[in-house]
Amino acid sequence: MNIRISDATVFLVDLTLRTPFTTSFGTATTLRRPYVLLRTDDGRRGLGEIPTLPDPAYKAEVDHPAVLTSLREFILPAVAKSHAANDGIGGIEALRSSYAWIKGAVFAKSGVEAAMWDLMAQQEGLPLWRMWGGTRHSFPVGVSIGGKTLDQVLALADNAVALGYKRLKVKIWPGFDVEPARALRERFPDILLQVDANSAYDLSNWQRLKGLDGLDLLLIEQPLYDDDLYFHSQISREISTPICLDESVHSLRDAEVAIALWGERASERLIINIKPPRVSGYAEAIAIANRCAESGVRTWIGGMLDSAWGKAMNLNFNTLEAITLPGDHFSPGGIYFVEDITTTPLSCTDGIFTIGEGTSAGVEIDWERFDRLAERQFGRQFEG
Ligand code: OSB
Ligand code: MG
Repeated sequence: MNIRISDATVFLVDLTLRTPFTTSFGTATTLRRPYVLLRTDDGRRGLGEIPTLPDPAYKAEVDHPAVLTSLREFILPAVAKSHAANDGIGGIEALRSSYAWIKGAVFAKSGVEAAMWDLMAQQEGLPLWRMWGGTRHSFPVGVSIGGKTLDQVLALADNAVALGYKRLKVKIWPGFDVEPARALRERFPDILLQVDANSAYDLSNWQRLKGLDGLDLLLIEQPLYDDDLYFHSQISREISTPICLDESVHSLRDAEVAIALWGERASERLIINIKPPRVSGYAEAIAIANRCAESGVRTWIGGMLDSAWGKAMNLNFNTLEAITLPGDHFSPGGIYFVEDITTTPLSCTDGIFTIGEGTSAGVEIDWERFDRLAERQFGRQFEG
């Protein structure tokens, strides 16, 4: 499928959370997010969200200044060059090849890829999940809780459980780990419960986390360094709760290294949180999901406090048979942001999301609102 693009424009939109979100690296309230808008010769618009954070505390190049630089200086020029040479972009693989030589910049690349998927789905008149080979129409979803105090965590958890969510994930850090996990387990003896440390521990203090064994947790997410696979595989031999990787997986190759490091224990003790922006987009994310399924490694789709547009794309991805655990899809209130960019919020019933037949992500961008909230940063005309 050849897509002829007339221009690419990058915007920033400030999204304000209804409830601040706290992790081991800080508290977020307003998130400045880049959006890549691709327009075709025939007037279609494809939109890709890049769920940046205010700074690189989660990992490198997830801050909006880094993403804007990569897009403006390297990625969009590379795509424009390929477009001029080939009289269009021949599909997702052609798009990815145009910027494959650029190292890193996974978040920035994912925004261009998402915009391209949106255009292609519109051109085919199909939902993204059908383009991605999804088969599950209904699946359970969970919420991620970022509270600063035990009281806040319990209040957010009570709300989420009352709304029917099937899985809770709670943020932990040294000094706030076993206590909140135990309190949640006592309150909700049967819920799927998991914790996320966002790389807050090191080799001198990770042993504290052994205090979580016995609480019947589904997983401990990224306890150690953001760029580490090896030490995570080592500690997974000494702790019975499965280790889940987030920050340190950027590609199919990283997932393969993890599977090799865990060896025969991979299907029991290794879980991978697949975040499409962290692995440069949905094409790589799908490859990782399928590769993990082959080895019996469980996967789920992690959020990045995405808008309803980003979450809707992730929900389309969640229809793949390969993805076995509930993803991070909704805030406890059902709506994350004071103002979101879709015409309708995402909803689910009793913690179960059901996908429809709507084209592309299955929700509509509220363009009037987008135009009001978005600040244009730069643009580029395409030739060919
Ligand atoms: O580590 O999963 C994470 C949000 C920002 C940065 C990192 C993480 C998160 C989340 C968000 O946990 C969950 C969500 O979007 O629902
Ligand atoms: Mg995480």
